[in-house]
Amino acid sequence: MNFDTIISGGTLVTDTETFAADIGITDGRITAIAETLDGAAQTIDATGKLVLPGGIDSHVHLAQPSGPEVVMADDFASGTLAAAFGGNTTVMPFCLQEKGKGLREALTAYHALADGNCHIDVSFHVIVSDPSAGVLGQDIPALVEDGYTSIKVFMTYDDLVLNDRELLGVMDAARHSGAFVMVHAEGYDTIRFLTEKLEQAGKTAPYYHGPSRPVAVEREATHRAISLAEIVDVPIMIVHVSNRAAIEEIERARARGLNIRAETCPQYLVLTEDDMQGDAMEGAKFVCSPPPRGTDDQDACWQGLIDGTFDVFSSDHCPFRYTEDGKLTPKGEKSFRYVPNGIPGVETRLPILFSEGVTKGRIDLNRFVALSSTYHAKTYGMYPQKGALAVGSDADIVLWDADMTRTIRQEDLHHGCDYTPFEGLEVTGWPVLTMLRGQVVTQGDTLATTTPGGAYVARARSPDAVQ
Ligand code: DUC
Ligand code: ZN
Ligand code: ZN
Ligand code: ZN
Repeated sequence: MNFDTIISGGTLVTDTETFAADIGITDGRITAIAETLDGAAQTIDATGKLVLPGGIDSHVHLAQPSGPEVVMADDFASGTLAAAFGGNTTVMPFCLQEKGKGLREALTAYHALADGNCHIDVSFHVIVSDPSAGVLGQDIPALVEDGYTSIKVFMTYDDLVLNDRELLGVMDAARHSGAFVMVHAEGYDTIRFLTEKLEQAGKTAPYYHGPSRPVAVEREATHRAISLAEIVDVPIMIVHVSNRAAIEEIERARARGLNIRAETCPQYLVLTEDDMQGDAMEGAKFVCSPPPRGTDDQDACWQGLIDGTFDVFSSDHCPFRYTEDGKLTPKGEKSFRYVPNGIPGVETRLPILFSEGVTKGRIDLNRFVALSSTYHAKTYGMYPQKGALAVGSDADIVLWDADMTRTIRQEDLHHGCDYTPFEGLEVTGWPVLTMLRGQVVTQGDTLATTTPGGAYVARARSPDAVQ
């Protein structure tokens, strides 16, 4: 036998090319790509299907502590299972530093939760919430050497916010160690001010989450983050960009020659602020940060995906159950202020981008692969091991049925959440088989493995980072 597995008869799509070919796989890697291959223990017929590099979701939250009485709806098992059914082969969750503790302790805890429980591969970003001298001087450089090459910082939230001095410190540590910094750009003081005003006026329904952090809050923080990065002379990634004004800040910075990368997410394409209206607390199902905006901002996000302002399209999967230990707790607290920020989406990211993007003619197949897989691998130092259909790459492969039409329904999803904010959305294009390093993980609606086969992936420095 020449190969363990051959995937035959499909149409291969990479970030740059679309062509008919067979793929030969040996020991979990792609070992041949040719017009026709034979001699394998197993052949998977991909006739009529697209053959894609497995999706990479570089922004998900799994098992992350989220405040008193609130439990994240997905652990590593359920979150990676849902991701696999959604056509992903690698996810990048966040590892949260507890204040007063080091980054190593946080990573040890997350590895204990993840190891042996993941259905697909996993690599961590580290959230720095307490940038002490030891974290900046020792932890960050050491972790970069060990393959933890990206850091997220927050400009808001009581437990996470860093002031400008602290943000500069993290960015400078990143500059000197080759870490790549992701920034949550919403202003803490502006949100606090608006939240207090709204509560004083009795405006406490979930809908007011939006008005508590309007576009100007995100635009100001985006501008400030870019300015701080310019001062330190370090590239950054602005994550979960939701609106036109923030996009314009990013474009202006790039026009000035700064290396500012950007990410957007499904919620900014297909949800709006009106979804948070809901009856009573129903609007809580759509509360995420930044919040969904208006249709002009949706158009701007699409334009950014088309023209290259955005490098990566991630889910920002951050699931909280609606009915228990989630959106409606802490029990008795009625204000939007207490609704945990985040929505599920790891399983629906690729179908939404494909259907709204490729099927509707906004982006082509290659751009779809770039935005959903290849650029994640490149940006975060995993390419070409991940994100590629190439000899030598991991055989992380998805068969995609471009013609399958489905309606997104909570009852069909595999996450630990009890609702989907995309309920009822009809999509055309769905993953029908997900393969991780040569092993079929999901086929149709069936889990094909008996034990979770995902592994931790150590990464190289981002090519965007200062080397
Ligand atoms: N930021 C995220 O990245 N995810 C959910 C909530 C948040 O504020
Ligand atoms: Zn310096
Ligand atoms: Zn964030
Ligand atoms: Zn997030």
